[in-house]
Amino acid sequence: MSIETVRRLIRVAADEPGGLAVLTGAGMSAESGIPTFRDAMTGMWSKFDPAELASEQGFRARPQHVWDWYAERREGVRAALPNAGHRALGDFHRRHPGSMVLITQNVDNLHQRAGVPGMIRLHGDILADRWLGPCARHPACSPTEAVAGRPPRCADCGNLLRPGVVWFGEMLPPAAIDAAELAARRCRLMLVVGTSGAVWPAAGLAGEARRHGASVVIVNPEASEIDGDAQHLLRGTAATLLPALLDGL
Ligand code: BV8
Repeated sequence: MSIETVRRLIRVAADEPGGLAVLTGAGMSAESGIPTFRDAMTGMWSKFDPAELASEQGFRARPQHVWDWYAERREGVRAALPNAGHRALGDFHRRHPGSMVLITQNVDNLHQRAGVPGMIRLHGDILADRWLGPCARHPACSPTEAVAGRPPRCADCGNLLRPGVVWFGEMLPPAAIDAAELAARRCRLMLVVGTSGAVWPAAGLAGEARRHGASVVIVNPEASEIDGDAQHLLRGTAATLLPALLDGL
């Protein structure tokens, strides 16, 4: 399918509230220098399985090791800048308020920094912290009680701080996955950008949109596990194809 044909689909979808749903994955931030999730397992982390590091079990087994992995990734997110793909989405959102619902699997903040404030964040926020478990002595540990460390812990009860992301084996925030499924059912067009389609339940959203009559277009330089859910595959990168698809509409 040509760029012009997809632009026509976007033009029609943009005419109604929620007409365009955009689902992004780690490939969206690759051109901002943030390794994709699978690539994030390169370098010193290459010998670890993501599910081992990005899980409560992995954190409880080796809190300092997992905390350091997140600290390194947080540094990368803070140093990164939104790329042309993020900016194209932010500019489109400004030109067509209400037409686009952005659903992201990403835990970075690049979509917000490119001007898309109210998006659906399926997997949480890498820059946020939360307590690992309930407080042993009070209704909740106070953030001011956190004693510096790797990871910080509650001075009062020893509870550990953990990154505010959704780990493998953890439920997604119900409000987020419900809103994402509603957006998939309502949209006329879903653009799926930079995801391998390997992680569920996010990977089910393109099929949900397709089953409810939407056109589904995948933007990815490589094949993904959900290519079968799309009518159209655009082989290319987010920073190249999103401006070509959205600018000027
Ligand atoms: C849950 C936060 C209930 C942490 C993340 C059904 C079937 C099978 C398994 C399951 C299932 N349901 C649940 C599971 C288990 C599991 C799962 O999906 N496992 C997979 C591995 C098989 N899911 C869960 O545990 C979820 N919870 O369902 O709870 C439950 C629990 C247990 C069992 C049953 C039910 C929670 C999942 C959330 C995990 N947390 N992130 C952190 O970041 O540290 S997910 C993590 O992986 C990232 O957030 C990221 O989003 C995701 C990886 O996916 P992608 O975004 O697609 O990234 P990836 O690197 O894989 O691909 C990048 C793509 O970009 C590639 O295609 C590449 O070609 C492309 N690309 C590269 N460069 C560019 C580009 N594209 C465009 N432009 C470029 N320049």
